[in-house]
Amino acid sequence: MNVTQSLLDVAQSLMDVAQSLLDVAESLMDGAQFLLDVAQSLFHGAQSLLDVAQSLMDGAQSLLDVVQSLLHGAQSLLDVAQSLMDVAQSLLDVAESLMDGAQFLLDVAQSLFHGAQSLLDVAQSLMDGAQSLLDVVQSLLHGAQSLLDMAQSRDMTRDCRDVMSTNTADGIYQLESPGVSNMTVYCDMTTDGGGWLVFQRRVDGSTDFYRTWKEYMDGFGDLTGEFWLGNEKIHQITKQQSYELRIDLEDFAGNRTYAVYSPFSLDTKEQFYTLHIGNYSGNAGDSLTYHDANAFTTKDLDLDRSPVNCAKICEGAWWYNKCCISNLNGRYTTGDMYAGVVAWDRYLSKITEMKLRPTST
Ligand SMILES: [Ca+2]
Repeated sequence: MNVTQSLLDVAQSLMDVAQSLLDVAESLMDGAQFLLDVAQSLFHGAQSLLDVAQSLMDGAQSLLDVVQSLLHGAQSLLDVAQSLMDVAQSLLDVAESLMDGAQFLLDVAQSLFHGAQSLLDVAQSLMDGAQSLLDVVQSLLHGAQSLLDMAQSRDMTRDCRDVMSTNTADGIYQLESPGVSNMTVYCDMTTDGGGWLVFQRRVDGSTDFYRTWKEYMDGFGDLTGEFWLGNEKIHQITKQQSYELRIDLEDFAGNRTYAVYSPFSLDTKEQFYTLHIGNYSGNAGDSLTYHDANAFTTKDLDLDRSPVNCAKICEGAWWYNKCCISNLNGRYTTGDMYAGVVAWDRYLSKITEMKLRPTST
């Protein structure tokens, strides 16, 4: 019993162990299956990784190709840049040459400028020389003209001084010169060297001097006696050159005095034969400066500065201002009136002569 039981027990135990081993074997089988699955999965994963790696390698190859191409491109650009640099160098050389050329041209221009300046100076000198020659020629021409004038003036008599170069006797002569041609005048070749053209004379009161504007313009009387030559003639004579005026007076006691004014001229008819006289000299006293720059007034044409007609008040015709201080064309009288008589500074005159000749200069 005991032994059987024990054997039974052992068998039982062995059976338990076998069962256990079976279980273990089963578990191991399960484990192996799992591992197989895992290995299968790993294999698939590895395959996938291999595919990825293959793709990456393909991508790397493509990148390599791109880089290769870029490198080729960069090389080309480098070549182009090198060429451009060569071109730039060439251009720099050309620019350098052009600058040298420009400098040369500048030097040439500078030289030309200096040359032109010198030529200008020479031209200026030549012009100055030409101007001097022109002045000389001008002077010679003037001299020739003067000689010509002198030669002509031998035949031309503008006044009594011209007449005196061929005739030295007092008397009546005919002038021959443009403006005074065929003018008959009386020449005083005696007084103070002569050459005087007499344009007024009073000696005895035989001629009426109380006359009109037109008569004083045209002249009246007798050249050998009493007369007024005429304002127009006096104007035409005195406009030829510079003249001086001389007035000779003699009173009833036989005292002689004179007055000279230089220069002397009468304006045109349009300016009413206005009197123009310069500085006084002589011993008669100055009774004419008061009348200077006044128009000629007659009894029928009042041009004086007085409210009345001085020609009527003083009974004459004169270059009245505000009437008369002198009045050599006044009424001939031995009375003691100072107005309306032949008066010079209120002294009566018996003989008067007004005459002109060229100023000595
Ligand atoms: Ca008046």
